[in-house]
Amino acid sequence: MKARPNQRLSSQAMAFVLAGGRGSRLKELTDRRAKPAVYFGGKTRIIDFALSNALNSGVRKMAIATQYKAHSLIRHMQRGWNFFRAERNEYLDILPASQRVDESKWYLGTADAVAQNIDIVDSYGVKYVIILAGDHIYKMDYEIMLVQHVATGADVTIGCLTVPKAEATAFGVMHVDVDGRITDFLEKPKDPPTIPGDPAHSLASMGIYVFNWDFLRDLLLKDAEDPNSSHDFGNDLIPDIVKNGKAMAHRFSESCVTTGLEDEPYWRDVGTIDAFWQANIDLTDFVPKLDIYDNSWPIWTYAELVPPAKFIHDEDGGRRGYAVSSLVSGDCIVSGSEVRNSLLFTGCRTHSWASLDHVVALPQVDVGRRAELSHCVIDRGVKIPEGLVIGKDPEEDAKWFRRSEGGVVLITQDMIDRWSRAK
Ligand code: ADQ
Ligand code: ADP
Repeated sequence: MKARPNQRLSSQAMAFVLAGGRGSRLKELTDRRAKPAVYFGGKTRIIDFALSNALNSGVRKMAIATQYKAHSLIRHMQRGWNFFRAERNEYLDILPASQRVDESKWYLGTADAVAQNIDIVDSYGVKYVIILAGDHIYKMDYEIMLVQHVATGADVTIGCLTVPKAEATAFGVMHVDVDGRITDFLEKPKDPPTIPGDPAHSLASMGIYVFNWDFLRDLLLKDAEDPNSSHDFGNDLIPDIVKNGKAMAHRFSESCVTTGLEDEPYWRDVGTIDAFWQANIDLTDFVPKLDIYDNSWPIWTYAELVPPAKFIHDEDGGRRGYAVSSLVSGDCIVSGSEVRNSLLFTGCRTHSWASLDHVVALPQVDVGRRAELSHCVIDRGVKIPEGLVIGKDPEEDAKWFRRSEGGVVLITQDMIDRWSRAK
């Protein structure tokens, strides 16, 4: 494809979003939905961040590979991400595993998820493919990464950021030379190498890759024939290119979208209950590290048309209903209860004499009278019984609910039902 002068590279690119992983460290939150479909930030779901980044970067062709517990993710995509028009050369395809190549074949690894859909990518007629994970929270302009990729003539360009050495075991870790060329890549090393001159930090892959499609296509076909491959980008393809081709590092700090409020480039893998709770609660900070109010980089989602949030005193006027240092979404009714440092998703109800402190309540949570909840995550639609106390007695909490390493309590309806039967 020949680029017109001044044409953005994103118009010749597609985003291939990997959304098939289980995310088992989110425990019961991913029992029935894939990690990318987990709610985040009051209105959105985790996958909305990667997709919005692509859209805001000018990418108009997207494919999403799903596999594990995909129903709620697919439903979200159909409701909220249905505005792409083939007439305008825009496409969004949802690609569940085992639909295409062979009915019995799941996506074996992340590279296989792309390989099984080569014909779809071909049909888009794009020059560049941006491989994204559907399970990270960040704001990034992929156009900047594309420009670097083309300027350096790399085979692959990998998004990377600095992480503490102790956390680097969960990542692909790389060494780069002065020109930013990756000279070494280790997938999830037990003893991560650190950045020269900075023994406390390592340079980690964000799992974001830019390829020329011709190059990746050949590589995928070759990899599919390799009996020793796990067909995974991080395990197989990337180490191979680092050794035999030209892999360049792209620093997230160069393409991270900020409003100047944030003091550092923001990227989170909200993969554990503690990280999930913390990243949501961080939004209640006086100056949050992630600005979700930035109109120039909106996070698109499926938004129901709902009435405004409402705050009322209890019936006899004795108890005030209010929220401070909190995010309260539409269709919430805070009635005669106090809400502090908390985040209420759409459609939550809190009843008289209830108190919430550092609580993340997913949509349609109903908090009964006199319940006292602190430091917890409540799954969608849970009905908290009258008078339930969470956060005061760690042993009692852990007996009925899931208490994380960091002391955050996860509450689902099944757990509440068990608690209610026993009481
Ligand atoms: P991980 O995050 O461990 O490491 P992985 O489990 O492969 O990588 O998941 C990457 C993405 O692919 C996730 O969004 C996941 O949902 C999805 N996925 C996983 N298996 C899939 C499958 N079979 N089909 C479709 N989608 C699938 C990767 C890299 C590291 C890098 C980190 C950054 O391998 O090098 O450091 O991402 O988080
Ligand atoms: P969301 O992720 O939109 O909150 P739900 O919590 O409504 O989705 O459901 C997630 C998935 O679990 C869907 O596939 C839904 O059909 C399924 N599901 C919901 N409730 C139950 C249940 N009680 N038992 C089994 N499956 C359920």
